[in-house]
Amino acid sequence: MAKVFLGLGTNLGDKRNNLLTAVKYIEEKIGKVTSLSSFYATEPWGFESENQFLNAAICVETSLEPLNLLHIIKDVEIEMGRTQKSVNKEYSDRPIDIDILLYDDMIMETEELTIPHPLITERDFVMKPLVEIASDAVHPVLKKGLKEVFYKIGSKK
Ligand code: PH2
Ligand code: MG
Ligand code: MG
Repeated sequence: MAKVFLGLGTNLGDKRNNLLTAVKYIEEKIGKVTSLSSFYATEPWGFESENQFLNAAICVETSLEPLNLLHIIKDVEIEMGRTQKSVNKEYSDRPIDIDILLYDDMIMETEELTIPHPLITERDFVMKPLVEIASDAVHPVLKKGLKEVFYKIGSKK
């Protein structure tokens, strides 16, 4: 079983319910959810929107390989009403976004998927919930504890 950390984000509709629904789908289709962070209200990062986000992180134990996992995540996003990912690389409002943050201590870089998620350390909305549930995890590329990365580099917003 792989231990995987996923980042969840939503800024449309009933956001709390969207996060809980995503967790339910993840339990059904991906594996046992062993931790769920608090829900964090955050300002849109990297684009302009009047819709605040609700972000969270979870840990899930799964037997799915990374690319299979990614495809199932995409199915869940679509089932939950996600219509477009990004247009011209611009971010947009969405009912749910599920990102693979860490997959054991795997490092992979393909056109379809990069693990660890390349923007983890740039984003407080990812790091805050992640550090809450993965305080002992080590970033496999930086080879440093996540807590250390978060608190030493400091808040990037
Ligand atoms: N996701 C993005 C871009 N910007 N901002 C916040 N606050 N939360 C997100 O989940 C988020 C974002 C791209 O997926
Ligand atoms: Mg994302
Ligand atoms: Mg995504």
